[in-house]
Amino acid sequence: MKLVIAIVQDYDSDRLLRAIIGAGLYATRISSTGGFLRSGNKTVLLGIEDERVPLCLKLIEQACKDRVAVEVAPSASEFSEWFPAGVHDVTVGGAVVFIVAVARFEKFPLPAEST
Ligand code: 2BA
Ligand code: 2BA
Repeated sequence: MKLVIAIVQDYDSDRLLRAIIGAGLYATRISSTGGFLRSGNKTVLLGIEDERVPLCLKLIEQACKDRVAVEVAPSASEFSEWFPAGVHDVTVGGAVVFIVAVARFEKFPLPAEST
C-alpha cells in the first residue's frame, strides 16, 4: 500500500476529489498553506493499493492541469525579508505529489468476522 500526498490548488481540489471518489478511491482533504506564497492550498491524502497508484496519478494530472503565473510583490508582504532575493514571479497550479510506502493500514472497528 502507498500513501499518496498531493498538494494542489484550492480551485482544483473539488474536481480532483470528484474524480477520485468516482474511481472508487478513498481520500482525505486537508487545508494547507504553501511556505513560499503563504496562501492556502489543499493537501489530499490517499491510502491506496500499489496497483492503483498509476490510476491515481492520472486522475491528479487530469484534474490539476492549469498553471498560472503569480507575481510576488515582496514589498507588499509582511514577510518580505524572507523571500529569496530576485524572486518575483512564480508559477502555481498543477500538483506536487509524494508517494510514501505504508507500513500498516488499519480501520476500526474491525469487520465483525475478524473480532
Ligand atoms: P508555495 O510554497 O506557496 O509555492 C508556490 C510556488 O512558488 C511554487 O509552486 C513554486 O513555483 C514557487 N516556489 C516555492 N518555493 C520557492 C523557492 N524556494 N524559490 C523559488 N520559487 C519557489 P509549486 O512548486 O507548484 O508548489 C506548489 C505548492 O506545493 C507550494 O506552495 C508548497 O505548498 C508545495 N510544495 C512544493 N514543493 C514542495 C516540497 N518539496 N515539499 C513540500 N511542499 C512542497
Ligand atoms: P469520507 O471520504 O468523507 O468517507 C466517509 C465514508 O464514506 C467512509 O468511511 C466510507 O464508508 C464511505 N466512502 C468513502 N469513499 C468511498 C468510496 N470511494 N466508495 C464507497 N464508499 C466510500 P470510512 O471508510 O470510515 O472513512 C472515514 C474517513 O477516513 C473518510 O471520510 C476519509 O476522510 C478517511 N479515509 C478513509 N480511508 C481512506 C484512505 N484509504 N485514504 C485516505 N483517507 C481515507
